[in-house]
Amino acid sequence: MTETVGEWVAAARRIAVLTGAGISAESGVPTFRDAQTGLWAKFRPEDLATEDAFRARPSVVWDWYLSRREMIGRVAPNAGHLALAAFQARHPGRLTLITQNVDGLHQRAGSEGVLALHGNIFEDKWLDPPRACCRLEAAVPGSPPHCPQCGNRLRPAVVWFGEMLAQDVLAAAERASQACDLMLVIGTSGVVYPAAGLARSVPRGAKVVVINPEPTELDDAAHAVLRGKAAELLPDLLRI
Ligand code: BV8
Repeated sequence: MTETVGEWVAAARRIAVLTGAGISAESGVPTFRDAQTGLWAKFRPEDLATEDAFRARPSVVWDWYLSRREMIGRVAPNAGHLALAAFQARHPGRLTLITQNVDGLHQRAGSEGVLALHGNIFEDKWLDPPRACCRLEAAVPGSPPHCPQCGNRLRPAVVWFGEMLAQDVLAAAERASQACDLMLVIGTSGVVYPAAGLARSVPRGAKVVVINPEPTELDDAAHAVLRGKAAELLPDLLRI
């Protein structure tokens, strides 16, 4: 099946790629399925990644993001990230990279125009609409940092569950999905929407390929399923 998918890659004029936490697993970034460790062992990620959780336990959630930032800062893009970036460099404008990951490893691997559906874990924004007094550089350090005048708190600039995605990023991802003739769905369980829905919005005749060592919620939408790890399969698959 890998050969056939290799032929689809060679023949494809517009490739859309949707990635999830699995592509960063071989870099050492735990997936959302992986058990949480430390202070957060008793929480499910989707219970921490919400505005309600942040308002209820601001320091617990803030420190969770700090620990993820520190961990991501210690790792590097792997052969899967690098293979996608190299393909984009060799074939400009032929591959659109859509990711659910907030870790920035695709961007660090050199990928251009990454559509980061769920934001960037290394950026901050104000929890409540900022007032004239809310200046990022003047935020009082703390867990989380806050505005010295009004107390407004900083939060990570990621999309939390129950929050809308950035409409311009989502629209660009939908355009790429609806215009592709091949979609590679790499390292995602296909559980979170609207991201997972992109794999079901490809045009008639386009091929969908799932790359994942485990069964996913999107296998039924796939024309081919490659049971393996991203950093092991992508370098050969994207060698052209
Ligand atoms: C919204 C940022 C409008 C934060 C994240 C329709 C149906 C059902 C539910 C909904 C629906 N529409 C909306 C919802 C609700 C919700 C949702 O989808 N819930 C799920 C849990 C059922 N969606 C939302 O809330 C979205 N917003 O819809 O707004 C709205 C607004 C108000 C009210 C209604 C609607 C916002 C979703 C975004 C949330 N933020 N991240 C942060 O990171 O802290 S989501 C986060 O979790 C990730 O970004 C990612 O998207 C998801 C985790 O999924 P994966 O990446 O797939 O990772 P996972 O661990 O699950 O799986 C890893 C996979 O890798 C596995 O399959 C494994 O086998 C594989 N793997 C492991 N090793 C490897 C590998 N693969 C390859 N190689 C390897 N080496």
